[in-house]
Amino acid sequence: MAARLFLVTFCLILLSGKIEVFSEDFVILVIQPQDVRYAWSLDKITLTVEWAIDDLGDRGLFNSLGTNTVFRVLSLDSECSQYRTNLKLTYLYYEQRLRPSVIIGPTDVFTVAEASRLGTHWKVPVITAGGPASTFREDEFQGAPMLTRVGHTDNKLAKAVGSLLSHFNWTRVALVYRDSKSKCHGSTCFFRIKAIKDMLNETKTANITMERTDGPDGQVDLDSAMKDVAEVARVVITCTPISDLQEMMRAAKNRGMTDGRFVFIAIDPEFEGMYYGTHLWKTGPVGLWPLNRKNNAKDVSKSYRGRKGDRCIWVGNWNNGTMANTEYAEGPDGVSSVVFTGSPVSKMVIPNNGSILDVRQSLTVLVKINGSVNGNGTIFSYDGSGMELRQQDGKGLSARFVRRDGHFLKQVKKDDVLTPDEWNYIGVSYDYRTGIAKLWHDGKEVAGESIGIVDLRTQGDITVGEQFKGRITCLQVYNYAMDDSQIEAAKDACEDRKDEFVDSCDEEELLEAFRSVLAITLRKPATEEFKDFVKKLEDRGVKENHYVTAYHDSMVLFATALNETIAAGANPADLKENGSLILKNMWNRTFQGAGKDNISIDELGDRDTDYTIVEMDKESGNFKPFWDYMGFTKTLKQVNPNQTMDWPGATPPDPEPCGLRGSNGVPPTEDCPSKSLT
Ligand SMILES: *[C@@H]1O[C@H](CO)[C@@H](O)[C@H](O)[C@H]1NC(C)=O
Ligand SMILES: *[C@@H]1O[C@H](CO)[C@@H](O)[C@H](O)[C@H]1NC(C)=O
Ligand SMILES: *[C@@H]1O[C@H](CO)[C@@H](O)[C@H](O)[C@H]1NC(C)=O
Ligand SMILES: *[C@@H]1O[C@H](CO)[C@@H](O)[C@H](O)[C@H]1NC(C)=O
Ligand SMILES: *[C@@H]1O[C@H](CO)[C@@H](O)[C@H](O)[C@H]1NC(C)=O
Ligand SMILES: *[C@@H]1O[C@H](CO)[C@@H](O)[C@H](O)[C@H]1NC(C)=O
Ligand SMILES: *[C@@H]1O[C@H](CO)[C@@H](O)[C@H](O)[C@H]1NC(C)=O
Ligand SMILES: *[C@@H]1O[C@H](CO)[C@@H](O)[C@H](O)[C@H]1NC(C)=O
Ligand SMILES: *[C@@H]1O[C@H](CO)[C@@H](O)[C@H](O)[C@H]1NC(C)=O
Ligand SMILES: *[C@@H]1O[C@H](CO)[C@@H](O)[C@H](O)[C@H]1NC(C)=O
Ligand SMILES: *[C@@H]1O[C@H](CO)[C@@H](O)[C@H](O)[C@H]1NC(C)=O
Ligand SMILES: *[C@H]1O[C@@H](CO)[C@H](O)[C@@H](O)[C@@H]1NC(C)=O
Repeated sequence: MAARLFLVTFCLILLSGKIEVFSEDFVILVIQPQDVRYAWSLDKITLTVEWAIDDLGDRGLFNSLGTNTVFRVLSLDSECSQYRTNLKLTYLYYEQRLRPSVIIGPTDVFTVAEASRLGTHWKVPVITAGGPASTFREDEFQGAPMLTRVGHTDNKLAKAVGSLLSHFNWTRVALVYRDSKSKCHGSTCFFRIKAIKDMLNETKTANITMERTDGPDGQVDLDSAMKDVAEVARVVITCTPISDLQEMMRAAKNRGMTDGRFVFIAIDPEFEGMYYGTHLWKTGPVGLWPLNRKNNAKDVSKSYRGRKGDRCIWVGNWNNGTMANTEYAEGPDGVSSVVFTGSPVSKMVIPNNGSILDVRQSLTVLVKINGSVNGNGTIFSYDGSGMELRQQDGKGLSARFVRRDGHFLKQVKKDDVLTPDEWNYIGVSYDYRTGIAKLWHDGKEVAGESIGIVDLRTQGDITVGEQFKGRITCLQVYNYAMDDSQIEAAKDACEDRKDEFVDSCDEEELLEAFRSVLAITLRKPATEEFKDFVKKLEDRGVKENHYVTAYHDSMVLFATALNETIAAGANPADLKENGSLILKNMWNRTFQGAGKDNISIDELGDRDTDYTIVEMDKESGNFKPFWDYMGFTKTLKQVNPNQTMDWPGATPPDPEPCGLRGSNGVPPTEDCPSKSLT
């Protein structure tokens, strides 16, 4: 075997001794956050890069390098902090005198900026699957000469949006966007929309007649935004958390804007499969127990059963519980709550007949508790040693996850988070698409861990409050993983009147409203080879996502370019001193990535990313691919030529109907002929 692989994982903060690196080694430095909640966490990417090197070695890619060559993979925790990343990299470079041959990562936009600056200074190539902001190729970064982007970039996405707009001749565009506040996801939507604005300014494909985002004085009012959209635009481009998209579509529906005259182009902020096959319109819980004097142990949740004329028919789920040895006391916000005494016989039991309470895959459980000082007890649990949520030593919160067959998976814990003797709005969620379980407190994520993609043990009856000393109220169970905005919105789901049984048409109306939505997400290769790649990754313990795949391809690109550069006569020692020499063979080329997918890197070092545009299937409520946008050829290709688009108004929205107000220097459309004339 030509090349040997050594892996040295270290965390710089704990570093004391010198790292041994020999002059003939190629140092692959992986920088990512250690926090496993991220789809691009250090362990996942390091494992993937390691595997890619093994695989490339087996395929003979390193034969030109000579037998002494060693690839040393080092990994570094970016902590998603620009400052910490700078500190660690400069320490490594100047103190340890360790010069990476290539940096793989980081991912979030601000740390990529930092790594890219240092990479430029040191002539070290930086390859990322993140850092999508279009600003990197602008003067501010001198074009980021050492940065190669192998994932999605906002400038390429903007081109996909532009091609969709021109396909339909859509010209009057409103932009509505908000960023969710989270450390590793800084200003995602801001940069994404900026790239779209720049594209429209450059290509003149359409005019922006309105723009709304959060101001210093608070969140954007989506209802008033829809009111203004109706007057000036026909296309709304959005980038928001899920609950905002639901609220926007609800507002649009209420204003009669979902009849086919408008189209909403939704950009999935993280491309984590948020739209693909997801029931975005789904809002209600599968179980809702207000747990107060009025409702006792009654379940007031309901399921949609169709429509009769103007009325939506809902049937109660009625998974009523039974209380034993409990009392009522004052609850939060003046409503009553249930008191559990802390003994094993004081509890509520909810029968689970294997229907909707057996959620099996994704779930969210939300509940309000006022637990005692030093309390230990079950807040919520599926019997038969299934999934369980507990108060631990007064202030701790823990959730146990168990596979369907009873195999224990993991305990997710957070110490010192509950305030005993006060009301705490807590929750636990598990997302089957990412394999990540999270704990929530007062609407904020407080812990998260990867537990794998599994079916959960949720088939048993549910017990509430066993050995728990304190008060519990407003228990909610959902069969999907909520994000922070949805959890915040569900906080008052048990408030008076909301807990009453009303035949509202909300979910059905949302489903109807989402027919006006087209969502843009990343294209995944549909080949057998790609399935094989996913399977092999899983055998290595890594669940595929678009970041993991792009980082795999980053290593392939670097190794391929290295092989070619050396084969063309370059001296490996020079390549280590000056990474610019390899870049020539990395840019303006195509290569085969995971699953033999053809990947093209443009002349500026950005991938010509492919996207998929999905629409909702009105029968199933699932989103399904309709077009692929092919980045290299810059064309839209219908996924299945036999399909026809489901437009709520039978035809695509008219781009320039009469009677639209002008804005931003755009003239109004003509006056409509008055009714009396027609
Ligand atoms: C590596 O470079 C050599 C020399 O150009 C070439 O023959 C070989 O095919 C390359 N390996 C791969 C896997 O591309
Ligand atoms: C867009 O405009 C062009 C030229 O005016 C026309 O040929 C084409 O059919 C229009 N596309 C749609 C979807 O209306
Ligand atoms: C639009 O483009 C022009 C010229 O290309 C430039 O001068 C102008 O500043 C741009 N406007 C915006 C809002 O970016
Ligand atoms: C649950 O309680 C409601 C209201 O008291 C009642 O109408 C319903 O029949 C009960 N369902 C079951 C299955 O006990
Ligand atoms: C709670 O349980 C832990 C062990 O899980 C135990 O160490 C602790 O003493 C218990 N606290 C009380 C107040 O029972
Ligand atoms: C929480 O419950 C305790 C009794 O268990 C009670 O004394 C206290 O007032 C409650 N706190 C609030 C904020 O209601
Ligand atoms: C590195 O290589 C590039 C491209 O060949 C060259 O332009 C540059 O001058 C070199 N820099 C150093 C410091 O050798
Ligand atoms: C990119 O490659 C093409 C041919 O493959 C070549 O014509 C073009 O000049 C190259 N561009 C740059 C900037 O090197
Ligand atoms: C990649 O490109 C090659 C050559 O153009 C073609 O034969 C192959 O089918 C392409 N592969 C995929 C997955 O599109
Ligand atoms: C499209 O329809 C034609 C004729 O009905 C059929 O032969 C073909 O297989 C269909 N293609 C797809 C992708 O379903
Ligand atoms: C944008 O508005 C200008 C007037 O301000 C108009 O001349 C132009 O045609 C509009 N562009 C499109 C694509 O509708
Ligand atoms: C549980 O089973 C489902 C289907 O099997 C029924 O539709 C529900 O009515 C039933 N729920 C209860 C509370 O009995």
